Amino acid sequence: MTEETIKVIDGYEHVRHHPRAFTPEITLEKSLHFFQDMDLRRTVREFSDKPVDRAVIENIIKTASTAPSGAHKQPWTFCAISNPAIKKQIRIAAEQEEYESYHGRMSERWLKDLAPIGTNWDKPFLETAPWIVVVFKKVYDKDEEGEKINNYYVNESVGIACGMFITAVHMAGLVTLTHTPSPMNFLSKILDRPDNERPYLLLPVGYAADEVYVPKLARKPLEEVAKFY
Ligand code: IYR
Repeated sequence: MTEETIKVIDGYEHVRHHPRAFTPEITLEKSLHFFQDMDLRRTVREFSDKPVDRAVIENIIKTASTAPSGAHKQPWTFCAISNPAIKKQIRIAAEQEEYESYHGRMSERWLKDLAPIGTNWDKPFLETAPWIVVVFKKVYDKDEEGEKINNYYVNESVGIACGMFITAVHMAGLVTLTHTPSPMNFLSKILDRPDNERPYLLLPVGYAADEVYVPKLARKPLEEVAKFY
């Protein structure tokens, strides 16, 4: 490691950043290859119970935690669960909520929109997947004296971190899905999280089950999702 070049700007230390400047050709190639890789990502709901090393989950969380965040507050906690008893507890509580949702809380229209995806209240992946990661957003933080510290753009920040988490899972050859049991306050209780943390998203992580089928979906063409000016 070369030594960091430090410069004090407006009284604050800055480090010299060395952006990775590729040639235009390499930039094009890299962006294309990354897209082609990410275009293979699919949400998978059937998991193998094959174990995944904790070190892999640590790397994925470290990747997610490189996400930009409002005032660099990193307002998130990633709770990674492999303990079967806790996974079971989460499954039971999630399915209770999901049952209510699928039997009355969700509109007919919503259920019709979900029909091609084939979801229902039954969530076996909450026990089968070797890891469940529950992401909490920190609506505020606390310093050592227990004084409130403000966080900013919390939803945006945590959403970006989750996107990077999903990307890291895919790039490691694993699969995940964004599960949003609603309401999800039961997760705060089971995981004993402090009241400045609110559950944001639940992501099972593992290998896909053998011979897994996913809905035949098409992604919108570029013209539909982008306008160039
Ligand atoms: N939270 C439920 C329902 C659900 C809602 C949407 I919008 C989806 O894209 C998928 C599922 C569940 O996780 O099953």
